[in-house]
Amino acid sequence: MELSVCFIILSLLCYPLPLKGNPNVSPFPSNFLFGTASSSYQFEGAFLSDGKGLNNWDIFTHNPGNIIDGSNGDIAVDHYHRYQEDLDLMQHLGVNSYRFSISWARILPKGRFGSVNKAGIMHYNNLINTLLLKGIQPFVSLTHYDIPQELENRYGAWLSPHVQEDFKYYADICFKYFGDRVKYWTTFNEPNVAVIRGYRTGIYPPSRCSSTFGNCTNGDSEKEAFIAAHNIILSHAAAVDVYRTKYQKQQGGSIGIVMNAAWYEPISNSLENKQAAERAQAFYMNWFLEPIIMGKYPEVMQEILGSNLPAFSNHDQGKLKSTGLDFIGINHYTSFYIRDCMFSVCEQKPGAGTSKTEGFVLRTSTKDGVSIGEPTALDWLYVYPQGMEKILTYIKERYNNIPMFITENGFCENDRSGKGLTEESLNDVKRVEYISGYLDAIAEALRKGADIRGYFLWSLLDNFEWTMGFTVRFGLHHVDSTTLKRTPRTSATWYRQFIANHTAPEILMPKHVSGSHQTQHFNTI
Ligand code: PNW
Repeated sequence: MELSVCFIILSLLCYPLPLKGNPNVSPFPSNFLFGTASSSYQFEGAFLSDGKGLNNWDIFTHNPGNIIDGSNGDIAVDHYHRYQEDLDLMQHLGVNSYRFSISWARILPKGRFGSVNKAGIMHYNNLINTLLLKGIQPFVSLTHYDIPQELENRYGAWLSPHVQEDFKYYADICFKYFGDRVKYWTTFNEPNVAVIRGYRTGIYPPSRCSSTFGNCTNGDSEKEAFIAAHNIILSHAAAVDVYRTKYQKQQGGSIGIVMNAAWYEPISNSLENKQAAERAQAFYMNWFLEPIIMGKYPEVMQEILGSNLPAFSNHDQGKLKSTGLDFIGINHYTSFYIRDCMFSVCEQKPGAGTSKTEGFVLRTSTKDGVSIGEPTALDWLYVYPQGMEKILTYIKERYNNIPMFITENGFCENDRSGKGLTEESLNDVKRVEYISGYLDAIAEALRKGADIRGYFLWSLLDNFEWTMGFTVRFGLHHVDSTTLKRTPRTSATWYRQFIANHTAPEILMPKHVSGSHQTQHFNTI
């Protein structure tokens, strides 16, 4: 009798608890992708090498006054030439995936109006093959804000439906040459950011806007971002269609899109502010995801924008619904408070975004003078790890628990290069705190059943931060601005340890230290 009681107690103790419910066990599945992310323009340099054509960012950065420190991506961090060394750094981190983008103008210097640049194909073949030799899965974006300038000059790039043909042609070439080895594709990186900044505020190429929104020579802020978005959505569908009909079955990969996704916290519990937060999601993220997944723009956008929002034909709708998405890539960094400006009058600050075009919402980082989280070197980036769990849960619920990858998340600091390479700039405790807090939030979302399949940290290296040039740094490794020497920061060591802890098979758990970066929990399966 006593023996059998002992046996029951023993077997209960030894019985593996369900992964998701057990706070002592890593909720990250064993095939979870851990990686770092980059983009061609911000990393590669080699802007005229080996037959590459000029793209929109080459032209934009060479125009004086566009980049805060007058810099450009001509050399960037020279990843084009130093990729072997950079892949060694990744291998040392222990990542099993690398998110990068292909430079469209390196493959097709003149879009479909010229020939394929074989040297460009060779470069990405070398990169992909070296990655695979190291056991690192390529996770590839077809474009990350960049487009051959030829297409801008010929027909105004995203403003013209012609671009759909070009994007489809380019995507086909990428699938054909690289798809035997690339199993994760994304069509666009943050098209919401690209069109808002390119066609509404005008701070990114092609610098188009009208006077209430910015200072540009041409453009129409109230219409053009919606037209560009429309052509991007249809270009996405065209590329996915090519993949589904010609390649996917035989190559066995998957295809998605990457959206910038902020969490929008209603500034109060009033119904108006709650609805405004939902509207803010509609006018920022669901603007693209709803048509791509469900074939139509969010209802509230149609109601507010009327004829300023293009309409999908029946044929387009059918195509969108049939192509769809295999997963959503989520770039999440920060959260904002949202105040309603439809039923109440909002203070009109330039750029605050209270207009009809932006859905009558005020996006702000402070409530009663207190900011939503600790500020960073970028004016839009506040540390609010809770927002990660909230946005993942929101997307999970809205889109039927579609697979998700966190395709970017990271922390920036001001450049301290004036002082040279200091102890202080290497000991990046704030970055470690940020990453560990956000990873804890992802773990929580996983425990609650969200289908999250990977995490890519922005970024392996300090790099060219668009209009901020080299004035802010996002790297796990410091990059010296003159020698381009890479030096690991504390965060690199921390991320390496985190990955090791979460990918080691069958290791018994030490005591869980909850909510801290000392968390030592392991995968069991
Ligand atoms: C992303 N926001 O941009 C881009 O994909 C990267 O190329 C970039 O370097 C990185 O984030 C860091 O900035 C963002 O307003 C643009 O929340 C805007 C926002 C977030 C990210």
